[in-house]
Amino acid sequence: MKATAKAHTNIALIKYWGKRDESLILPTNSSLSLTLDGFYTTTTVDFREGLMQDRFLLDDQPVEGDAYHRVTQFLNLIRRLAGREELYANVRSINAVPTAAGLASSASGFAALAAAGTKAIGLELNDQELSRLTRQGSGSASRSIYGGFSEWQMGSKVDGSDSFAVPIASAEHWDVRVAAVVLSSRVKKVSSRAGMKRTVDTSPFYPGWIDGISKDLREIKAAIHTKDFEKTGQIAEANCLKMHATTLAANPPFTYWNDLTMRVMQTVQEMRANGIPVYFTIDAGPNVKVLYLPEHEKSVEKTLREIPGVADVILSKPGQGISYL
Ligand code: 2P0
Repeated sequence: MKATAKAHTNIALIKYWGKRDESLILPTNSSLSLTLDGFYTTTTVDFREGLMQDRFLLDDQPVEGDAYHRVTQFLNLIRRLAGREELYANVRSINAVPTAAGLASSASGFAALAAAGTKAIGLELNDQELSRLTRQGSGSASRSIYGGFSEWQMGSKVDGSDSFAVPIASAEHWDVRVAAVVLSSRVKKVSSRAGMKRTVDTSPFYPGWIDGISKDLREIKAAIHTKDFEKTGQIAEANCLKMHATTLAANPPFTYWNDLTMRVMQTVQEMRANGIPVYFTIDAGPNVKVLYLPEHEKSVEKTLREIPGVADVILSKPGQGISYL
């Protein structure tokens, strides 16, 4: 009972920032992302009779501790759905997501695990069902079921049955590129889980964050459909700044930025002043992701690489959704 699946990670243009239910992973706001071709995880799940426990190899190294528990708990959901709670699995994942790039490998990781695990155990889920299940491994992973642009609709039900991602536009619809600007490989001080919780619980700016989401989503979807790059970039950049503003008002206050983060943000704004349409977005870490169009790839890459302190610049195109190998 074995299957292999590949999933790409995604970059949020409208951020997921806050949970209303931590165990079911239900968000306080809907979010929207672009799946990226350059970063993916390939996972094989092999359910076997006679195993006494799950085993999880990541890049050929056995994993224990919290990361192992997140995987076994997620496999429990799959076993329960299939009515096969006696079965354990060997799980083998290969990450083609450079950890230093600051892109969430949990998004591609849980999407690939969900796809391979359900297929291996004989469940036939449609995309919505798979996204809803994947969400319970890691929220942002629910969006990686689809290629191109996808929206995780927060839903309103307490059981989470209406909280899943839907496709907005395919990878072929629009060739928007993303440069991941690598600044630091240090482990972050505040995980995204802890950071969003502290913000929801204590930041007086949090209601302002929630207030703006519907408008940002409505406008960015219209801009994506008409391929209006400036509008898409403006909304994404402003949404990112609003998310990060909530952390500054949390108690205790924190930020994911460092001095180089600011330097890259300013360089992006200078490029724009010089007539190159580029926009930034930042997740729960110091690295910056820069949105640009293919015709500006050379100059964008060169300018970013010339910033002192930039360790690497990794370029990506829009990527595809889940595939089975
Ligand atoms: C996002 N982030 O929309 C946002 C923007 C970070 C900043 O999703 O707790 O790893 O597993 O649901 O998905 C990072 O959080 O969190 C994230 P869990 P996840 O991409």
